Amino acid sequence: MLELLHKNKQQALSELQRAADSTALKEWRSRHLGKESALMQALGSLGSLPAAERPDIGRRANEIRRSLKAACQQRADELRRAELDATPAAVLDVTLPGRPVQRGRLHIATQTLRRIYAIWAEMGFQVYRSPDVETDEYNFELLNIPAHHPARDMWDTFHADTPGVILRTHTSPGQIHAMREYCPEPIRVILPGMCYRYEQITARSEIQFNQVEGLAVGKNIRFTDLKGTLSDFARRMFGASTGTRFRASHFPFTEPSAEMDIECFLCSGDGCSVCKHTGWLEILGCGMVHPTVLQNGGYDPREFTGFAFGMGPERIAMLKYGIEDIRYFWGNDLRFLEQF
Ligand code: FA5
Repeated sequence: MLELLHKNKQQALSELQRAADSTALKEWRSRHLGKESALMQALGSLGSLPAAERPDIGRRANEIRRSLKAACQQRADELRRAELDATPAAVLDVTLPGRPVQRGRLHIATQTLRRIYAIWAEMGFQVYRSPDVETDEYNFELLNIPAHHPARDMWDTFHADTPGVILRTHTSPGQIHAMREYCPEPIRVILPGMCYRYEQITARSEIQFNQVEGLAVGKNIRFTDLKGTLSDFARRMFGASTGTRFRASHFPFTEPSAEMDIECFLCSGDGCSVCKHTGWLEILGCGMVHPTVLQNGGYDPREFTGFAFGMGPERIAMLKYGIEDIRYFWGNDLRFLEQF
């Protein structure tokens, strides 16, 4: 029996060397290691052998099975390597330098927003988020802009199918949300977010853009606080020597209202094409919170005062980096985005 098993082994090994592909290898495996193979038959019939021979023959048969399995695995590896060497991928030159990995970066609007958040955080203002989808009541009425008020013309509006539901045209409705949440505590928040206006898209105006609103409410807050705080912001944002000026303006939710200009940092006030030869650049609208708005937010206007402002980060980035057209911001053109 032992002699027979040994002969079978030699036979199997020499056939294995002739197996030239995976199909031949599969056939070999079933012939020499399958159920019907002489080896497996011998292992199956161990019980019928005389007891004295059984252990020796059993051990040998198992050794042969293990060595055939190992030889089969080795042959399979050789064949796989040969197959790989024969494919075109074999000409791969592993010494070539790898492909450069593209590094992502933050969008210019996000970079500008983060800078603005950081400055206001240094001055003690927290970020307060309010919804993009608003009601006419919050976006207009509670801000002292009743239906049919001519000031509504300043904010061309996207209306939802549900009456009274709109996309916010500015971040100012967040003032009411914040006041109603904080009242009667003092407030110092900035309210960033996307705004939507149904207006003509031009180099300066988009239908969707960011705003950052600011709101401070407390006792004895005066216009001088507004001027000082906003001038400080301008210096931190645009440089320590940046001059500011405040021009009278009108917003129904602030009284008095103003617009803040900064001294043109390109020409230092001498006049250039960016500042349209005025020496000044407008960057935000602001004012003292109107008593009616304070009241709508839950504060007693005889006791509390406050200031508010609203700026457009894309317009600020345009000024800072000399970007000529606001449409680049959302055009997804990498040639533009990769510059920042
Ligand atoms: C407002 O929206 C007021 N809510 C701002 C305000 C808040 C005033 C609190 C007083 C107190 P205005 O419409 O001017 O104001 O917009 C503010 C800023 O948003 C502008 O200075 C500009 O930077 C930006 N902005 C307005 N419209 C667009 C637009 N279509 N595309 C890009 N940016 C815009």
